Amino acid sequence: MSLRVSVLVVLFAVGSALADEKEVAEGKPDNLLPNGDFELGEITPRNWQTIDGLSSFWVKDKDPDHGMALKFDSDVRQSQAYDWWFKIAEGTSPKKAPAKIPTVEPKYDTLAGLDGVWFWSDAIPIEKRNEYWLTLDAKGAGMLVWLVGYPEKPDVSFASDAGAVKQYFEKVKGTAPPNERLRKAFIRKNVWKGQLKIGASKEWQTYSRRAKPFRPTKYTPTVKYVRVLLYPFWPPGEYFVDNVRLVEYDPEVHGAE
Ligand SMILES: [Ca+2]
Repeated sequence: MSLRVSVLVVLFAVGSALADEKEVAEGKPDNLLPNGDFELGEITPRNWQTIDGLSSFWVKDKDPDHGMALKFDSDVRQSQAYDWWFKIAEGTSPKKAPAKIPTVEPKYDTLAGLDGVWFWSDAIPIEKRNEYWLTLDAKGAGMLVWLVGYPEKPDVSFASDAGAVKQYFEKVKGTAPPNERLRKAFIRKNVWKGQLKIGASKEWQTYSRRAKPFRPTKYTPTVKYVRVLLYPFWPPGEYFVDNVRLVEYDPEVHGAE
């Protein structure tokens, strides 16, 4: 192992230990979602999809308690985003992102009006019959957050769940699927979704689903993995997210149903 790699490993290990100690001290249950506070990473936060530097950003929040957080801008033209996402998917650094092309009213051709700015966590395994509690801090415009369930370990490559974007990539490469059989490769593999609505707020607010834990396997017992999907879309504008926590539901603590 090179010296540089060793130093990074040690730094990550220290970072995780500190976070764990803090959570134990606060009596919080373990966060099943690694790096939900977005403190670890180099160019992009670890354990999540890559930022793109155009519609998704990894930023230092002005509140030192928040440290690093995610910022989204849904006021980006879809055509510019698709062109850039193709390069991101090919491995280009988000640091090389182009300047945003100004958008025009009524902005229906933006990510806000079309695809939204999807941002996915990596997949984590879940236990059958268990119930889960999702909380996160957000500010900016109101958005949706999903917990999405899969029967097998899903592909977590960039845009893996964005069928229209993947088809655009194939078109650019000249390998658009010519028939139904190949098109089926783009059909989403998730079998379950639970939603959390986030209100608009100028300051950081903590959100959870009121009195309702997530039960991925209640009606879909095949679910074995989940991913968190942060999904800002309309209105066109800025959104911020931090401290995404997925824990096992505890009626004593969370007080639902
Ligand atoms: Ca943070």
